[in-house]
Amino acid sequence: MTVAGVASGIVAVLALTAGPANAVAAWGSTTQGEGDGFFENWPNRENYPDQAGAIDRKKDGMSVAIRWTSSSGTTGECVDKNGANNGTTLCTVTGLNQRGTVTFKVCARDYSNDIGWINCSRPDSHPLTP
Ligand SMILES: [Ca+2]
Repeated sequence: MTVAGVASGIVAVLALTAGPANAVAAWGSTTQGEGDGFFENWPNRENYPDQAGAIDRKKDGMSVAIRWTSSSGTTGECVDKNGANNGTTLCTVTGLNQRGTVTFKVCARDYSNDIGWINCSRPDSHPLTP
């Protein structure tokens, strides 16, 4: 993780301590420094939309995505493909049940030589129990 990624992770931890007990606020990073992603889920808090973010941190022609799947079958992804080092691509997460678990990975992808999602973080699972 880059220094900026660590700093962003600290912000996420602070947000978690301010949120409800079972909120999900977690970060992941690709294995080769291509970028980071985060996932936020706030049970029973309409003022805090469930969201995910992807941050491309390397000018290598590759995009960075966070991809998730829930134990109830919801899947989604949020991709930063508008260039590196230009901020966070934010996506609203919809359709999650407030039960079971959500698992996410952060991956890179080279669409000009597409071999699929690569250099993914280890799958990270969190409970969605309200
Ligand atoms: Ca890149």
